[in-house]
Amino acid sequence: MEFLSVKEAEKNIGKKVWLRGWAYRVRGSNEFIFIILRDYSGIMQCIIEKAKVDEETWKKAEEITVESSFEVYGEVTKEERSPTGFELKVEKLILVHKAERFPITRDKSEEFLLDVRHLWLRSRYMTSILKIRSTVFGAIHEYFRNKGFFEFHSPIFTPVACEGGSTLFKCDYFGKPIYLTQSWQLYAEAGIFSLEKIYCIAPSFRAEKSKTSRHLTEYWHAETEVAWMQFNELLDLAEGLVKHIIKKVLENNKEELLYLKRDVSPLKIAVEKPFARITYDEALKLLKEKANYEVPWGKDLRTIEERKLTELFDVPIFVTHYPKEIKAFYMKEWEKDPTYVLATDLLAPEGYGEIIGGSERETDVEKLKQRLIAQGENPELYEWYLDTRRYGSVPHSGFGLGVERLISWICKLKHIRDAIPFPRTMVRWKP
Ligand code: NSS
Repeated sequence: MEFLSVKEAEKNIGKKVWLRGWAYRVRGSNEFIFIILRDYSGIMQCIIEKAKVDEETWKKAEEITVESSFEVYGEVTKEERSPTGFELKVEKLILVHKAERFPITRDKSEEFLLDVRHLWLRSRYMTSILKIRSTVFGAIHEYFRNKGFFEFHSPIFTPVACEGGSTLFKCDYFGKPIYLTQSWQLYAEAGIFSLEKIYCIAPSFRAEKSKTSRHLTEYWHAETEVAWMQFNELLDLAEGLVKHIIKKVLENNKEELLYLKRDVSPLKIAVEKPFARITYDEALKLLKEKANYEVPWGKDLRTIEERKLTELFDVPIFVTHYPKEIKAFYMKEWEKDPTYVLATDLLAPEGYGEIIGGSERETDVEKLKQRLIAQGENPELYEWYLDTRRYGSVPHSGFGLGVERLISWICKLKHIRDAIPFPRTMVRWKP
């Protein structure tokens, strides 16, 4: 038996086909049973007419409960009264597994749906997001590989911090402390001396005590590091990546975006128009003049301030040239004014805020040591990293994209947890 997907069946009107899937909805009478079949590709109304099927098929159809798995054979027809305009006139039905009473019914709370996440994944809402997520991951690989980048991997267990000690998850490594990685970057800075242009998509971990709608403790991080690359080229690389991902989603996920009721115009604008590029100082000025928000110089932009900024533009915004004190130790001082670093955050529109953080990297060993000390780290633990500046050091730059942050914006989600199948947040680590 060859099985078609629902999507394929819709292109086979008048033909008899086998389908298989799960019962999305069931209703019936003494003469007819309607079962909506769900598979990965869509839904199909199946009608079973007692007078037209064998006894076994009718008996099994009567037994079917929500989320039971089954196989059906019949003719695909056009039917205006069905939810999708198609219907399968069933001749044969095989019940594969009769589901127990499915715990998810209408009007369940967000918390309950998170408790039964393993079952909620079957919803059309989650399925739509997961398809978009798959496109996003594919597009990231495609973008970098088309440009001749190599995929390079770093360890998840790491002895030192990349983004500051306060957000490190500590583990017991045979009696010694070790941490879950916050970023692939430090190892990537060694990797570029071998492969020059590299990227990776891997989980990063942050023990951030933030319960906001944009913080996960475990998230997927798409990172890149490039030898010889300077700051301006880095912005172009990041802009190209985001544009490519969105373009792919617009091409491949029309139906899912429609199901999520996503207004695609902000996404189209992001593909077509150049992103805004403003400095940190310009951002403070804009916030003051246009949004009546006063941020003291030297303070990082908070969620609310990022949100206000994004309301002033219809495209993603690169904020560049941040004060040195508020940024990571490895960022390169700006040659024109060393109180600033050549760093950027990319802010997504519609209030979503930071999706990318990146910089040109400092190459001066003494400056790196001083910055590590200033940030409370022990430079001795970073000796291996400092070696990357001792043997044929080159200018280099890189950035990291929070993949779930981007998916949240693309799908316009209320909370980042729906951008990942099994979210891990400060308050949620099950199932
Ligand atoms: O801390 S970052 O801003 N930068 C880095 O980790 C660099 N080492 C990346 C690099 O240059 N290779 O994090 C990068 C991005 C940030 O812009 C967010 O989009 C995302 O990672 N991010 C997060 N996403 C979800 N949840 C949390 N907690 C989170 N933290 C950062």
